[in-house]
Amino acid sequence: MEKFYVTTPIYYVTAKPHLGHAFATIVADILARWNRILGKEVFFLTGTDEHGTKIEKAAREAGKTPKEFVDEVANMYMGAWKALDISYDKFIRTTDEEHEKAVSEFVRLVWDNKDIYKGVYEGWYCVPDETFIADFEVKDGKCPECGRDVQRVKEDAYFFALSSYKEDLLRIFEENPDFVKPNSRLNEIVKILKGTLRDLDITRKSVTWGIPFEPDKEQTVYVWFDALINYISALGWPNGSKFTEFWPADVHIVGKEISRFHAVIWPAMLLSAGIDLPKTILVHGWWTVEGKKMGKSLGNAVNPIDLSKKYSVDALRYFLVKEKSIWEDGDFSESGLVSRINGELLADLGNLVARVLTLAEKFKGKIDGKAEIADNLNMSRIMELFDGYDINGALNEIWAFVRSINKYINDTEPWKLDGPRLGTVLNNSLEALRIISILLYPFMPSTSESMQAQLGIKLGTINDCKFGTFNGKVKRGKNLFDKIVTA
Ligand code: ME8
Repeated sequence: MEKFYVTTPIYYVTAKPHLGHAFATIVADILARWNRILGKEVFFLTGTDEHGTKIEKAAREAGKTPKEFVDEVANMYMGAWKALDISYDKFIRTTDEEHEKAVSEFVRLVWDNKDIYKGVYEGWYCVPDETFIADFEVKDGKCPECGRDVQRVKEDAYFFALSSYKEDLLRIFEENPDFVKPNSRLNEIVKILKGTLRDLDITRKSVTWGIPFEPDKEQTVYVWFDALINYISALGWPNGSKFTEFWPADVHIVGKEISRFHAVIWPAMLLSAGIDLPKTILVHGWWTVEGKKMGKSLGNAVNPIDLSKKYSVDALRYFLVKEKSIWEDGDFSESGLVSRINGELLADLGNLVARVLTLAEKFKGKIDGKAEIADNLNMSRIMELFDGYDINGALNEIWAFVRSINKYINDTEPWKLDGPRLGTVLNNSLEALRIISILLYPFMPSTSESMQAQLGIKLGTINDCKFGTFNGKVKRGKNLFDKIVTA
């Protein structure tokens, strides 16, 4: 069976899950579910990043031990993903024993390959981003990435010979133009690579909340070096059978602020350890609020669970993918969400299902007849968009099909028909709804399920997305969506 391995970033436990985290995780869930209905065996990984300075500091501020603190927040993430219908196969935590062992083994391989040397790190460190920053990048004592204060650090440290992988990485990017998506992000990475690529400090002497660095126990492993290894430790690397089955990953989903870690540092680490590289790093854009990146630091984080309770999980999932291209930034507003519910989910889909099922339930004749609207569905385009991970494009294409069925109903006016002609129009409409219920499954799993319950059918696979003779047993249920009335 063909395999598909998809991952999200593992989230820092310093922040509670917000809409940005939910977005990245929903994107991964959509790809996982899509590949399941393609008939592949899927492994979908998410989890939490639990070591490092900022977590140590956050625990102290909360009056807890780091362990108590990380357990609490990791549980919060698991709860959030359950609430949002995230179908992950494994939730990894970097404090898992299996992960810690894998990190030590990884360090050993890189060490044996003579890619680690001792030196002194003197420079700046951004605690919220857990990033080392060169002198020339710091402006007025602030981090160039997030704008927060940086700390001066001077300590003995071990370095990874990142710079020696520069040419290899450039060649890999040249040979695999899909290694980073979208292309504009690949170009940015190539530009970074062609500039000065410094070796990376991979240990911290002053940080105790971390994985011991085996060659020198006075040091702990730098949190990013530790965190990236989650993508293989979760599969039981070095010995696990899942590693043999699922590695290399098909796609690592990451936000644009961490593309450099995934497209430069991670592949160099893997090259040094002699492990295959992942196939694609998918770099998505941000959700902003009034133009500013949503996040804890700005205090503008939107709670996805509150929204899902207020409007439904599926409405939120739909909105996050439909509202903006996956590659670009998009500004969040609750009014935008409401207008997608009323104007699309209810007006295009909910009403269509109600209209067709009401007519079908009343009809006593035979539902069959030739396909009249098969050409409205561009399956090869949908497949192609999914192949390129453009899930916003795919959803737009699916929605064009939904709208075309509304037009078909308006044009054929089935409420004025009867006999075999009505049987044919109903057959086309019901078959269209059956196909829509499959295509929407990755995006809105419970809406898809509710459509199937009302159509009296089972989910099926992508191979079932073609017109035939409808053979479900129709039973109208409750409306898929209700109108949201705002004051
Ligand atoms: O960076 N819009 O964790 P993190 C869209 N632990 N997506 C957003 C977002 C926003 N406003 N804010 C966050 C870390 N995200 C590291 C990762 S991986 C080995 C280690 C999403 O908790 C986006 O995917 O800061 C981003 O890359 C990720 O959350 C960062 O989560």
